[in-house]
Amino acid sequence: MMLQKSDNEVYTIIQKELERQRKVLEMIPSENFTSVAVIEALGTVLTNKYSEGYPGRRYYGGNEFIDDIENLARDRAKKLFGVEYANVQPYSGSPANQAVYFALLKPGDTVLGMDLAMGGHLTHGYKLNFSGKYYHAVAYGVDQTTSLIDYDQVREIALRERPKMIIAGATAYPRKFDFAKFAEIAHEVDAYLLVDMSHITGLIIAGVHPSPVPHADVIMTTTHKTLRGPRGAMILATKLADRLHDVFRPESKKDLGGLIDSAIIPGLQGGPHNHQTAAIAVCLKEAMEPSFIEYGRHIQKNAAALAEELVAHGMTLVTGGTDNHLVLVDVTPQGIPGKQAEELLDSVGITVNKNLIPYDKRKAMDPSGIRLGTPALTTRGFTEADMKVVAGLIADVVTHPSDEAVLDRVRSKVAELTSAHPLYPEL
Ligand code: DSN
Repeated sequence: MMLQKSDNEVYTIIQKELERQRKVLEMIPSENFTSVAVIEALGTVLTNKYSEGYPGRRYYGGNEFIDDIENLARDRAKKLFGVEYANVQPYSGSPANQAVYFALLKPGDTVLGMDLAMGGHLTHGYKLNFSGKYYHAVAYGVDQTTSLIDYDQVREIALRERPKMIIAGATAYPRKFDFAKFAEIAHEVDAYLLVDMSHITGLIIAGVHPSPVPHADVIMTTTHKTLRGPRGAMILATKLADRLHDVFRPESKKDLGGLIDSAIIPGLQGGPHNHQTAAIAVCLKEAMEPSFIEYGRHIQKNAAALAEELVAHGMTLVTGGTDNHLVLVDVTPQGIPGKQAEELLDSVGITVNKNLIPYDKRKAMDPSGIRLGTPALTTRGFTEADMKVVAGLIADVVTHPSDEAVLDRVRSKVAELTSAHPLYPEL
């Protein structure tokens, strides 16, 4: 109400975005809809406060309640994931990964991560990213025939390159990670294992993807993907990493948590975004509820239903299906590139993103694939039966890109589905 009066221009744009979110089938696998409680926590006076430092040791006065918020968020994170250490201050996923590098490595050290073109992330060693510019980044990929991670190849590269850190995690890998295997390799070469579980955190909480906790030294997750919180990130650490302390940091008296704390502040960041911390605390409480376990399971079941039906409609899926929340579709057989598929689907109200597929012959801005996910639609209450309908719509659009009658029919069906599952009725 206040915003509408004081700045109608901004208010109107926000309302338009709300309407857009309500009207489309949101299928970008890294997006989700937070609860209204999370949104409420974000829009609070906590944004006014400076609080460089950590609870009990701040560079500014007046932080008694900010300390309470940050302690609550950290304690909830530690309890939820069963870890000894949590830092909830990273502004988002990329800065969080940067902090892990800064804490554990020196510039020029070797890191081994998944190739961006095979499903990895910019911060896992991409040549134009800080991780590829300031560190010696080497990459593992997926097998050319199965599109699955080839753990023998990962081990071979690790033995050859002797990385100081191995990164397990992806943005476009539709199958499970074998974190135990990654740990075995990391231990063999005395490397830290960083698991970037951002995409699959909600599935891990729900028990439909194995947890990295018994295997990883450090774990990073964003908080806005399957965890369904505000934009933000957390770094978690286990005692495991202490095994490498004498190898890499004989001079440091700090444990791994201490190193990460210092990397965040004073290393990389200034004042934490306390409204974001409060919203993270809220989403962690939600993730401790039994209903969240149901939600995580449902994301995976919906993705399986989506994949199965896409295949039934003749679509080609990388790895042939999915074990998690996303599917990667190769649209080459349909005769259209990924960019056109994304735009076509956008034009009928289905939001996806174009994506490289492994060994893609095309470029990232116009690749051969599209990436679809079920976290957001599952939050809206979409069922497996709904996902089968959605799969049929997607297949219809990409196989009849110029048939206006088909596109119109899909538009009506999208309207029907989104009305049947209202989003944010309270807003
Ligand atoms: N941008 C995210 C994604 O879409 O997967 C990763 O950070």
